[in-house]
Amino acid sequence: MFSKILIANRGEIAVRVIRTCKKLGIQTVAVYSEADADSLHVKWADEAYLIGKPRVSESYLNIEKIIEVAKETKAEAIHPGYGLLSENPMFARRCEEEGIVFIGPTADIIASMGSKIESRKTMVEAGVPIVPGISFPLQDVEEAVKTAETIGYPIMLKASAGGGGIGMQIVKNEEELRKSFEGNQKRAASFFGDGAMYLEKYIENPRHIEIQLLADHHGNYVYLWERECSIQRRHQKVIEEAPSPFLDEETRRKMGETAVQAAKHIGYTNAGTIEFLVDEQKNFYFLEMNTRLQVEHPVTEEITGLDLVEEQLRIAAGERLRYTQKDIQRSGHAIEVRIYAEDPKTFFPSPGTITVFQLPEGEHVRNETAVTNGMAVTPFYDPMIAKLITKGENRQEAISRMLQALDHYQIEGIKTNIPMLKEVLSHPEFQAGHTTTHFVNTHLYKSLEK
Ligand code: MV4
Repeated sequence: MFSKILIANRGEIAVRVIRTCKKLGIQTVAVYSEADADSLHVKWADEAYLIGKPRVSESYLNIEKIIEVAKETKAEAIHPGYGLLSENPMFARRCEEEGIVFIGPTADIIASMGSKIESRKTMVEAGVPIVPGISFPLQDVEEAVKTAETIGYPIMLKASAGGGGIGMQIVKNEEELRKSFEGNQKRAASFFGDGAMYLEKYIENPRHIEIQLLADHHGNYVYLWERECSIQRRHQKVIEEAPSPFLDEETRRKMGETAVQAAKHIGYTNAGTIEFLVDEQKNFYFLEMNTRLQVEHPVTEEITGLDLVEEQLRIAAGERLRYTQKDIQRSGHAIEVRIYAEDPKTFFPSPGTITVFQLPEGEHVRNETAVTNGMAVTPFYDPMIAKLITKGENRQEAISRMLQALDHYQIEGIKTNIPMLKEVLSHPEFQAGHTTTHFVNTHLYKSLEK
């Protein structure tokens, strides 16, 4: 096992990774920007190094600076967290070149799964169902129109380098396609530096259900069941839960086995997540593969009893998985809400100084946060300031514990999305498990901007 690792991240995930390192007796090195000098991950790390100005481009995204600190501190490995450099193949490549263990898959796998077209091709070869559509980049709008005829409208126009719904558009007919193709291509090119576009059949009323995977360097693969992440607003996940209220045992098992089949085909290592779109008939289609630990990993930890960061560290250190698929438990129900520093009416970020911060405590309540009383929430970083997770014997109990916990969540000095979270969780359609990706727009439209 490593004796010292560097955490190339900030906020709640950096604090969370450090917590597991302490549990395993691993020394930790934090990196921070000028805006994070008093932050929790700096306080909790054994060593901390200032790497630049508040803007991420001048600090947390500075690959060479982070590599330099890792070399100077003799950190054997780097945990990238999520976001930031966690899925940047160049960062993983630079770690490989410097003999620093990147806690995640190889740079090649990160690169290939980062291209939606490439990953679709790979999944077809692996025999994994993909959303009906094409797996090559469209040359121009004429080819898009011809291709759309073969798929049949409505279709989904997507950017290959895209994610989070950027460069994506539902297109109902040829006229709309002619009007929107170039705009999306240009947006993708400027946002991702890659304007490659492709088409898929539009799946009406889908759910976003993802499978957590672990794979070691000895050819062992397990799936850790699913997470339902359909409650999203503008492609930002807001509530996640495990297990999904929609799946039956047979579909759950088939999705898990399909995800393992995909991971085996590409020779995946470490933690990864395969996102599926699931239609109303419970057909599931590969959407994309995330090669990092995800924000919502705690709900999987709560129902399996595993510490996913510990599993990542053990795998990266060359250990064999200590269990096989039959050993993976699934008990109870867990729900996570993401708490954003944003105005509940406009959803604009709401930075400021936190004057009151009182977390709900309890046996079935888990808090993941990096903010404390008196801390300034700055506009430089993602407005998610905390995650709240509750566990119950069943979904209803997890929901009622979450509502109770939210009632006891005290944050003053900034606005948060807690009112919206309460509205979703107490909505009869949510409580009935009718959680498709249209939930927010359909049921909360009255109080939310579209
Ligand atoms: C889709 C889709 C329907 N049909 N693809 C892809 C990125 C992800 N954040 C949203 N994506 C979707 N891709 C096809 N062919 C619907 C969505 C979608 C969605 C999917 C899951 C969860 C929330 C969503 C919200 C809007 C659209």
